[in-house]
Amino acid sequence: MAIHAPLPVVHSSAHLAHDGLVEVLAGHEIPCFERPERITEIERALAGAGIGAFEEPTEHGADPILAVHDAALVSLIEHAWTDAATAGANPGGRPLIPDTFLVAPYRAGGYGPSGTERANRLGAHCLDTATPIVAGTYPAARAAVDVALTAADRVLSGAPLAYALCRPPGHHAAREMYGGYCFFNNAAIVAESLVRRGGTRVAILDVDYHHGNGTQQLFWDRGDVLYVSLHADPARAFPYFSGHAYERGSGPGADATRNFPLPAGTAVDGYLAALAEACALVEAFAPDAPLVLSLGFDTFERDPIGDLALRTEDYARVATAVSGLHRPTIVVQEGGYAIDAIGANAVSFIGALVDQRAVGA
Ligand code: OKP
Ligand code: ZN
Repeated sequence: MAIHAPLPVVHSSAHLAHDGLVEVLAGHEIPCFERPERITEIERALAGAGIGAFEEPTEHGADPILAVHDAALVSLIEHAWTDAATAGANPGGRPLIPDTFLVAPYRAGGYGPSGTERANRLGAHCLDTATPIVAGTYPAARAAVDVALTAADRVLSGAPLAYALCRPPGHHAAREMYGGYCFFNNAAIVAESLVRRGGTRVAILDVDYHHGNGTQQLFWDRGDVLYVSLHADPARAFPYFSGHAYERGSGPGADATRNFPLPAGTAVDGYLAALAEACALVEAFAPDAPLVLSLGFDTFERDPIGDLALRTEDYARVATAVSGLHRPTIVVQEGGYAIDAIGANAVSFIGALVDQRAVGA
């Protein structure tokens, strides 16, 4: 039996302080689905299964983030909490959730965030009421980017596979917008860094339950980054306004965006059929850089915010299909909210990836 280097699993405890949160769903304040246990459960399960060599991220600074996001968004996320506290705008230290949004019809008048106090500016950059900001949010979001970029470094220096335990997730974050539990787009930042390190064709495959509207928007008119996503049909599922099959990019990016909206109740056979088409598109694109995989476990049959029907054992088959691309792969954690199953689902998926490749457990 060949001896293989262990799978790098990059993680950071900084995400733990992005906590204590509520989200507003259908007018109700409820505990966040996006909570620290998501990652601690994955860590526990991987360790229990003897999978992965855990390592801390290295600091990559702000530049890779600013290569993807507007500086106004980055500084807003950085300062929103302390600004609100200083202004006395946050009595009781409640999580910050905007109440007034700069929606497109408002902006159409030529109005905008400039001149608005930073604490009141969140609504100019925020998608929804599910993405609260607390004191630990910015450090957590920065660490998640470092986690993803460190995993990318490992793959660029020869590891066939690395797993980035990112939290908060990233794929809903666009150039100047946060939301959908996401602040900085970890996968997009990795993809852009691969381009800047010489990649001319970088592919992102997104198997989270939700459409990655942020990733799609960031690369919409670019031909050098392919974005292929399988997700719940936006006709019924968040983020509602993107992810239709007819959205395929524009200009040099025409056909470099491809969406596979799935019906409710889609189980493994239907899922694998769509995934085979998605993988064929990646293959045809002939990437010359590692594959970026946005991985969500909210496709699970008992996910509290999903309605697809994958079972724990199915994730091994999904992973095997991805392995069939025979590409070095940077796995970036996105969603997955069934806390009691997320560890087993990760072991099923990552264990199968490890089995298919020249990496040890
Ligand atoms: C983040 B990721 C539905 C509200 C949905 C936000 C979900 C964000 C998912 N009415 N709330 O893609 O797993
Ligand atoms: Zn999701």
